Amino acid sequence: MAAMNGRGHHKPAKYSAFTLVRRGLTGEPWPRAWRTHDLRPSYDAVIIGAGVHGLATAYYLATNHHITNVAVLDRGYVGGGGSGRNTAIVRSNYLTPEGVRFYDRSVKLYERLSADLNFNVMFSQRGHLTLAHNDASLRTMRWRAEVNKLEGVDSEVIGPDEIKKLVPFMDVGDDTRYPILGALYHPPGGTIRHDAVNWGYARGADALGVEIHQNTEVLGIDVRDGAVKGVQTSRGPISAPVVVNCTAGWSSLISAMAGVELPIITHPLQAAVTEPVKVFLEAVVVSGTLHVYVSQTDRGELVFGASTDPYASYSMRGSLEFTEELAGHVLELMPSIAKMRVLRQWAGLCDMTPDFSPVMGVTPVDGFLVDVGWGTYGFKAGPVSGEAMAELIATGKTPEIIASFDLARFAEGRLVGEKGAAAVGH
Ligand code: PYC
Repeated sequence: MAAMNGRGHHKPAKYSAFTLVRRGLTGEPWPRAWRTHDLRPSYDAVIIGAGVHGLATAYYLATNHHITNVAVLDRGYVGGGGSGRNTAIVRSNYLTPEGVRFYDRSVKLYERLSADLNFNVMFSQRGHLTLAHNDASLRTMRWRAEVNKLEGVDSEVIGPDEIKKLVPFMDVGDDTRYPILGALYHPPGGTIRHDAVNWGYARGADALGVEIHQNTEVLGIDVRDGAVKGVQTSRGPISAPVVVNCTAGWSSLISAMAGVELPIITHPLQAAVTEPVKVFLEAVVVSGTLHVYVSQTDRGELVFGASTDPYASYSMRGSLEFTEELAGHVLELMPSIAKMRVLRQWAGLCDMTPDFSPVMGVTPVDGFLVDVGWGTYGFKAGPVSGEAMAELIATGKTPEIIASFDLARFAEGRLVGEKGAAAVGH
């Protein structure tokens, strides 16, 4: 179908069994999920990055605050960065009270997202297990469980027998190389279809009048008298009183265009997926000691991830070293899958901060806001980040839920240490 041009709300096709049957019978084509537009010379807000953070910010700006004169820019395509490269794990079993409250709000928003967006995001709350193979990690699991409970989040430490009930194929005996002493069990955790989340937010934001501009690279950020004035793009200049950096991978380079320095180092994080087999793994299983996490998709593929690559880089290529190391660790945990074949591997970029918490909110440049520094936690934080950043843009006040993630904390020594909640050691 030809791209539609124009501003303002439009009514997207309703996705339902009825419209599926009707369009199937009549042959009426489905409209594009979001429109294309000419770039206009000014907007009320420009959001850089059409991943889950940028799109969610635009969607909540439009839906919660009725601000729709907004452009979301991406040098690639919707969800083509970290938002389409993660292993799609959602959880809120963090270590710090600030982190637990924040990610729990995201889980709550994810729980109703399919209904809110009229788009099935396939959120499967299948339970999340972080294994402890030694006393030190068992202690951290207990600590996390207590903080989680205090914040009203469902997590508890369970022993090998309960683990066996949840993951019957797992060897929980004493005679393995890395015996399993217990696990942090987090029933609300699970997986989601990340592309669907990106597309759903894009479609929802577009329907409310937001413009999404793919293939539009930001080349510079205009700052005058300490305030942002707009951006220079590969399709021309845009003026805007608010510019939000919602990128991952290049967030420090984009911020540097506005003269804002971020304490971020970018590392690749690789992942891999196997051929599909009959479903045998219900929960998400994480082992920090073995540097591996695994879940099984509805189609039966196993999705694996490991630690970030131990060097700073912007490369998004897979490496043989990663596959070899991953296979070794996976087979320690699940020797019975030795014959399964890896179908595909890839990498995304993780912007690591010194305390493993994000950098969100205002910067020394008026109107230039950041929602960056997600390390390995970005996708699960998409909805709450969008909601909070939209509130900040609309009201000019930093919402309480992101207040402790401010940039100033690094200079003022108020770090929010979240490394202990990383899926694996990074
Ligand atoms: O924090 O659950 C997590 C995670 C998994 C993969 C990357 N991060």
